[in-house]
Amino acid sequence: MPAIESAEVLVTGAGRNFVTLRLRTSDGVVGLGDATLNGRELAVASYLRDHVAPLLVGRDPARIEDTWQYLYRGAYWRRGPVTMTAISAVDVALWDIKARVAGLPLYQLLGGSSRLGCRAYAHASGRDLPELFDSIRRHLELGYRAIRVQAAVPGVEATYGVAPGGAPYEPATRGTAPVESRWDTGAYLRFAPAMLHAVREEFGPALPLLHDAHHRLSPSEAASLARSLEPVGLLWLEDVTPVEDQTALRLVRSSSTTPLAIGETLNSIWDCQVILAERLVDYIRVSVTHAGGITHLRRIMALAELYGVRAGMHGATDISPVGLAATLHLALAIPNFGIQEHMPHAPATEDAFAHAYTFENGDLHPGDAPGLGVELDEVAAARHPYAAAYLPVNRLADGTVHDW
Ligand code: GCO
Ligand code: MG
Repeated sequence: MPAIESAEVLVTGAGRNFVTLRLRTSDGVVGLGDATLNGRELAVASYLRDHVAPLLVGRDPARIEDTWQYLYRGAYWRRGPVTMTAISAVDVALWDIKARVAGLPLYQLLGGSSRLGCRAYAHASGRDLPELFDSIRRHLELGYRAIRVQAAVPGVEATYGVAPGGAPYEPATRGTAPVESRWDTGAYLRFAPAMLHAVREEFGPALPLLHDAHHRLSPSEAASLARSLEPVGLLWLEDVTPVEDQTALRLVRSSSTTPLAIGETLNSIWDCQVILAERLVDYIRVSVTHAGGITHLRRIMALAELYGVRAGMHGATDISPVGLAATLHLALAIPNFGIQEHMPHAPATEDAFAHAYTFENGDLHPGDAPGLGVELDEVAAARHPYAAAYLPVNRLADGTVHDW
């Protein structure tokens, strides 16, 4: 019986910071897992190096479910982003190994493809409406058929989701402390509906549009925004309220028919149990990287399917190419796929992670290479060392810390 021979944790700053777990078996098969937790990368690296790698060596790589349960129940301390990102990385690396041993792309082990490709949405943004319209046009020219729309709120410096002058958007900034931004909910609520109505007017009724409120509203503010956006016909309105308060969505849901999405920061099935069972959203955004890997995400998606909720999985740049590949294999296979977020990675990231997944005509496809279809080029990765980077901290005008 082959055994796991080594478990290495590789930290790189190729394009941005990424943590990758590399498992190697006694018969020479290598599997990769994404362990990147934006702004808290080294905590997961230590969890894996200090507490998980020693337990993996000697184990049977084929026993994926048993290893998942061993790490989850066996730690006593359950859930939470650090633990679940670490377990995800192990789980994905083991699925990669299993599929490579079988000589099949991972999606074949998950039931085979249910669709031709996974429809992706792009991020368009602008510091004003003309810049936003240009950004939408550029993404349509690239082939995207669904667009997330964010624009600078007049009077609010550094609005969430707005790229600096056409450059790709990346919320984490390098440095020893987070950048602090200021937030004004009133200004946002006065501006956002007009901005989204203007986009709908300019681009016509058929283009699927999405918008992210990034956890900043109270239930009544969120309900009134969702209601005012009904004529825009969004594909989804994302993260209207802080996500840990699952029942906050009840008021929003009962007040409006605007489709809702939530879940990129959730990390277990228990965190979305109420949201799913009460059908409080239309799309659930948990990621393979942060919510327990393929093994656990499959369960969440099966529960979601029961309640008519579709997958709209997180795909920001802090999901590494390894994490994105894992997401795409699952997305291709499950019956209740909805749409996949896509923020292309920086050239240095592409150099460090060669991948079989492709983007064509607005769709992502995981490709047909065995396993995940991702190879890590250690030399290219080592050219860019890790440097501390943080997500912003958000404050109100009077200095109170607010949700970012
Ligand atoms: C999204 C997200 C991201 C997050 C980022 C944090 O919808 O893609 O909101 O932009 O802010 O992934 O790490
Ligand atoms: Mg989001």
